[in-house]
Amino acid sequence: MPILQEKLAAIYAPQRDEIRQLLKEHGDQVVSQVTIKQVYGGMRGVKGLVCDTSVVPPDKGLIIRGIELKELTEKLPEEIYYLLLSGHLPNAEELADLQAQLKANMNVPSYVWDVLSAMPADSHPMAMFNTAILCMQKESIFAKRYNEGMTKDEYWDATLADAIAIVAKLPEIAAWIYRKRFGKGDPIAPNPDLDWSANYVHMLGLGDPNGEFTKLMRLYLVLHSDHEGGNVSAYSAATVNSALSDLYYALSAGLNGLAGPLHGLANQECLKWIIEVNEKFGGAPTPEELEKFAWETLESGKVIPGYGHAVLRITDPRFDAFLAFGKEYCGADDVFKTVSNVFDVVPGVLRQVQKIADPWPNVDAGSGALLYHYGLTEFDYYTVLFSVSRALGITSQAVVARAYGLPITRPKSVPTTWVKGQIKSE
Ligand code: NMX
Ligand code: MLT
Repeated sequence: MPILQEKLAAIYAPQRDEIRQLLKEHGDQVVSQVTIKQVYGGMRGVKGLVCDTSVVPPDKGLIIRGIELKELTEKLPEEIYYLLLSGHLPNAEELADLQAQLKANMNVPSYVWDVLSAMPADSHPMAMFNTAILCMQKESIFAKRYNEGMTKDEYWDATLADAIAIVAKLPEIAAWIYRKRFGKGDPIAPNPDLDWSANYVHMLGLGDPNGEFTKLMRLYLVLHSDHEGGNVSAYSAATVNSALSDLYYALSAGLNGLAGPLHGLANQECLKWIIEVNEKFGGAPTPEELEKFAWETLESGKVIPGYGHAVLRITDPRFDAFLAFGKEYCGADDVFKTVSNVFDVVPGVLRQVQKIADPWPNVDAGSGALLYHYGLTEFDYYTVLFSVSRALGITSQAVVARAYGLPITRPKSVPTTWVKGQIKSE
């Protein structure tokens, strides 16, 4: 048995027993209440899900398996994947084992290229990416073993097999989409000697003379990997996974949610907004000009992309990490300068709008400017990058959910008449 599977078997079994015991002894204890505002308000703040891969305290931001993000920014995405799955960072042997498993699974079936080639040339890259994942469903080990009658205790292991098989292929699929969709030339063959993110950079084919773009992409793929269980993509994927649909179905479902402008697509919207600002003012604008433009955006009924969050009430530490990278490597870039100036001005504007709960930048506010600086200028592609990274979190959450034996998701919905009835009885 490979090291990862052996370790996880030893970690998950006692965790599952602990949860069973916890449910037996304390299952009826109340941990959250629900107000009418929450019923109509996207369940904001309702504690009705479990996620052990990461937490997002509103005043701290992302913590992966107990480790704050700022401690993880120099890691490889594979190290983060191991951490998400197991609860601890890998040693050299554990990392080598996971990387070897990814390499052994990186071969993309040739029919994927046929399916993608048959899509309209102006398809959104996210539609292409999710189609690629879904069309590989016939490869699912989970579906095969389920049909053969595996026991419930084996579900996590079969889900992990799918997780590794999918994650291993995502860089090549994503790079293929980039090159074909944006007329960049023939796809570039993977280089199995490179790590997961360096190989992705190699296949994008943008060149990286001083290694900075590789460094940025490694950071990018770490920062977007997971954000607890209630965000749209994680929650959607978990719901589909809970029906014992395999990960090809569940991951593509979750990533379809990431394609929305209030979620992952905000990163493309965000750069569009920054470029619009620079075009309007012929370069990085003054703070006064920026403030005026921010008000104009709000008054036209649009959101300022990259700002606000459903959970966070501080500057997103993922934005902090991108800002620090930008200051170190692209401080003179006009687009980055505007990102930095927007950060100085926009929270002050949003704070004056009473209904906005969080005036601070989220992960999407700065990433696009950095990608743009290194020549990845096609905004429509940005959510694919987010997806490659988020697949690490979504697939880990799915493996853990299977290890815990979580049941099918089925919250109770209520009609408005019922809600009105509750008001009368108060
Ligand atoms: N610009 C303008 N209005 C905003 C913004 C913003 N950046 N953020 C929140 N609001 C509005 C929001 O549209 C809502 O208005 P209404 O009641 O008229 O519908 C009101 O403020 C209250 O919303 P909140 O309770 O502050 O935020 P909520 O939890 O509902 O939504 C977001 C969170 C992230 C969807 C919201 O802040 C937003 O739309 N931000 C801009 C888009 C964005 O950056 N999304 C990326 C999120 C991170 N990610 O990577 O997924
Ligand atoms: C995410 O990374 O998923 C976003 O910040 C959205 C969220 O957490 O709700």
